[in-house]
Amino acid sequence: SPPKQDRILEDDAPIRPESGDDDIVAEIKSAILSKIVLAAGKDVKRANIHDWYIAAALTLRDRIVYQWLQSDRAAQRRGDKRVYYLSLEFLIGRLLTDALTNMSLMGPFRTAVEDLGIDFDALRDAEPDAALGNGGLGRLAACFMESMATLAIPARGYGIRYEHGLFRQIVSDGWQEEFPEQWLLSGNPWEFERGDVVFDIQYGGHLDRIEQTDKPSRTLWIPDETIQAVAYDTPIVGWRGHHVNALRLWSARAVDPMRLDTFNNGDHLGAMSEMARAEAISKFLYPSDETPAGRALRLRQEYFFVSASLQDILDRHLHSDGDIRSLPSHAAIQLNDTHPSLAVPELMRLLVDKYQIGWDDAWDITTRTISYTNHTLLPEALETWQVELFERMLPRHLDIIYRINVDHLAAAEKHFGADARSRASVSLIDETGGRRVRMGHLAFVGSHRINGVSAMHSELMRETVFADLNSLYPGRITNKTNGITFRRWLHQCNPELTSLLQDACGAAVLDEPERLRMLEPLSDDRAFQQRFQAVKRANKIALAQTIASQLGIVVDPSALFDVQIKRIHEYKRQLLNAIEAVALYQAILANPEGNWTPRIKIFAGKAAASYRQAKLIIKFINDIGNVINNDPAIRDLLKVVFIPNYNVSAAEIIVPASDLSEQISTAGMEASGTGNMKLALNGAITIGTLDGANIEILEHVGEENIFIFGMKADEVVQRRAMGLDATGIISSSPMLTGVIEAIERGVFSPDDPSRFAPIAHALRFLDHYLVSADFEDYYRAQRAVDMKWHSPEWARSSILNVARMAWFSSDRTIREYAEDIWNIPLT
Ligand code: B1H
Repeated sequence: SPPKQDRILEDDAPIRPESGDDDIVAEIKSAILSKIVLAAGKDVKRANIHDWYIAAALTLRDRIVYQWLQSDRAAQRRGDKRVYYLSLEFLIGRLLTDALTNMSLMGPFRTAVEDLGIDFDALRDAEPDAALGNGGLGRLAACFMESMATLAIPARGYGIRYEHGLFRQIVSDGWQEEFPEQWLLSGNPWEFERGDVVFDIQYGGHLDRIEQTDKPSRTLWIPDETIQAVAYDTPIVGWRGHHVNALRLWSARAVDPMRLDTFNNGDHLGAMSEMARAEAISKFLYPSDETPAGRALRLRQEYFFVSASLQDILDRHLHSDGDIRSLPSHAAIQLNDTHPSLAVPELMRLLVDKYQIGWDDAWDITTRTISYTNHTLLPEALETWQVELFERMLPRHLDIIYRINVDHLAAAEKHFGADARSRASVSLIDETGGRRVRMGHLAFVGSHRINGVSAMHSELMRETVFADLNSLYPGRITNKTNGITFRRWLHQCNPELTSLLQDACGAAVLDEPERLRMLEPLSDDRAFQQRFQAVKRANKIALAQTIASQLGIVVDPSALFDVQIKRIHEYKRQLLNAIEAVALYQAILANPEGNWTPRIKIFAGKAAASYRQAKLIIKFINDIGNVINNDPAIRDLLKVVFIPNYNVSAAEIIVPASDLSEQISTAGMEASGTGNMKLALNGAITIGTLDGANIEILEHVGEENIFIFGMKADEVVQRRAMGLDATGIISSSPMLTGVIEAIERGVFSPDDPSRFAPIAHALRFLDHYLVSADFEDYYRAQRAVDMKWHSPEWARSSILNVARMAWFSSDRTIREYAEDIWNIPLT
C-alpha cells in the first residue's frame, strides 16, 4: 500500500512504497507493459525493439530511484564529506546491463523480457553507447564513478552532456571516415532533466577596479555574454545496489529569449544565431585524444562546465552547512587532468568576489579542497592557452591567475634564489614564444595533492615535467595506479568465466576479488585448465561470428587471437604490430612448411580526425590485411582484421575473447593504460614494454607469465639523443629491410605504390617512437609467444594472470584516493 499522505513529507517516511506483489518477474512484466503504453504511448502490439528497451530501462530506473534518494538522504543526515569528480569525459557505454547486474536483477529481467516474447540480447543491443569520451581517460572516469558508488562514497560526477559523443568510425576502402554520433536521437531513459538546476555562465567583457577607503581595492567583472547551464542527472548504481550516486551533466542553452536584447530589438535572426552560439558549447565532444584541440570553443566548454559545477557545489554546501569556510571538510574536488583546471581561479573568484572572503583565506580553502590527476607527460598533450584568448574570454580569471602567480613566484624566489631558469619553469605563464597559461601548473599550484596514474608515470612526473614544482612543493605528488571495475570488465562482459571463478573460488569472489588467488593451485590442474579454455573458446567463437558478420572474414577460433585495441597513436605503436605481421607473412612465404602458429591479428581503434599519420596507419593495417588474408599460400596461418568503430560495447566482446594482449607503447610514453588490465583479468597474456602499468602487471603476474621486450624508458631517452635515423638498425636486420622494401615497392598498395611512403620514411629516418629500434626484440618475443602457445604453459600462465589481477580493481584505486587525497574514512 502506498505511504499515507500525511507521512510522505516526514524525514523517516519510507522512500519506496511497499509492494504487495511477491512475484518479481510478474511485477517486472506488468511494469514493462505499462511503460510501453503509458510512457511511450504505444499499443503493445506496435512496439519495436527500441520501445521495449526504453520500457525495460524505465522499469529498472524506477527501482534505482528509490535507492538513489535513500543514499542521498543517508549521506545528508550523516553530514558526510562528498567527492566531486570533474571530468570533460565520461565514457560510460551502455547502462542497462550495468544497472541490472548491480541491482541483482539480471535474472528476473531476462526472464520477464523473454516471457513477453522479446529477445533479451536484441533489447540490450538496442541501447546506444554513451560515448562521452575518447579513450582511457574517459573510461577511467566511468570506472571510478561505479567504484565510488560501490564503496558507498557520496560522490557526484560533473561533465558535459554532449549532444554528439565520439564520432562513429566507418572504414571505407580501408580508410577511416567519421560520422556524427547520435546517442540522444531516440531519447535517453536514464537521465532526469533538472529544469530547476540552472546556472548563468558568463564570458568576455572587462574589469572595473573599485578603490575602497581603508580596504583593499575590489575588482568588478562586467561580462558581455551570458548563457545557461541546465543539469541532467544520471544515476550510477554501485555493486549490490546498496548505494547510488549521480552523474550530473550540463547542457548549454541561451538565456530566456526575453533576456536577449537582440530579440527585443526585433533582430530575430540575430537572436537565433546568439542561441546557436550558446548551444554550440555542449554540441560536440572534441575527438582529440592526448592532443588538446586549442580552439576557443574548447576553452568555452571547459569554463562552462567548471563554473556550473562550482556554483552548484557551493550552493549545495551553503544550503547544508551555512558556512562557506567549512568547504574543505565537506567537499573534495578532483580534477580529471587539466581540462577542469579553471576550477582553481573560478573557486577563488566565487569565494573572493561573491562571498567576500579575504584572498589568503580563499586560497587556503581552494587548495585544501582541490586535487589534480595528471594523465600524460607527452609535451604536445600539455594544455596551454594563449594569454590573449584567455583575456578576451575570461578577463577576471586571468587577473586571478596573475595574482596567484605573484605569491607563487615569490615562494619560488625564496626557494630557488637567483636561479631564473627554475623560476621561469614553475611560472603559471609560459613566456617562451608567445605568452601562454600553463593549465598543468595552475592545477598543480591550486591542489593539495597531485597524482600520476602508475608508479612509473608518477616517478617521471617528479623527474621531468614537474621536477621544479616538486622541489618547491615537496610531497604533493603521489601515485594512484589506475584500476578497472570488475563488475563491467569481468562479471558482465564474461559471465561464463565469472561462473567458473565462482565455482573455483566461492561465490564471495564477486565481492572479494583477492579470492582469485585461490586459482593458483588450479593453474596446473588439467581438468580445470580444460574448463577454463572451454570458456575462452566459447568467447572466441562469439567474436569470430561478429567478425564474420561485420567484415565477411572467416577466422578459426582455435587460432591465437592477438589483440591490440585502443586509440590509434604513433606512440602506442600499432605500426610495430603491423610490420611484425608483414615480417611474419614474408617468413611464412619463404618457409611454407615451417611449424607456424595460426594467428589472427585483431586491431580496433579510432584516429583523431585530423591525425594524418594515424589515419594512414589504419589504411596500412587494412591494406596488409587485404593482401595477407587473400594470399592462398598463407593457408589461414595468419590473418589481419581491423574491427571498425571500436567503443565500450565492442570492447566487451573482444576482451573476453583475447589470447594475447598487445601493450607495446614506446617506454615512457603510456602513462598507465587500462586496457592492459581488462585483457589480463580476462586471461589474455600480455606482450608489452616496460611502460605505464605494464610494469605493475609484471610485478603481480610474475615474469614467467608475461612477455616483456624492448627498450626501457631511460634507454629510449639515450637513443633519441643519438638522433632519429634508423639506417644502421635497418641494415643490420634483413627482416626489417625486407619489410620496408616491400612497403616501398607497393606490395600492399599496388594501386598506389607510394601510398605508404610516409610510413617507410618514418621507419628509416624519423624513428622517434623507436619502431625500427625495437623491431627485432619484438619479433623475438612474438616467437616466444608461438612456442608457449603450443604448450600447457599457456593455459597455466593465462589462469595465473586472472588469479593475480585483483589488485587492479578500481575499488582498490578509489580506496587509495579516499585515504590519501580526499580524507574520507571508509568503513
Ligand atoms: C590519457 C589523455 C588525454 N592521457 C587530452 N591523456 C585529451 C589528454 O581531449 N584531450 O585534450 C584527451 C585525453 N588521455 C590516458 O589516460 C593515458 O594515455 C593512458 O595511459 C591512461 O591509462 C589513461 C587513464 O589514466
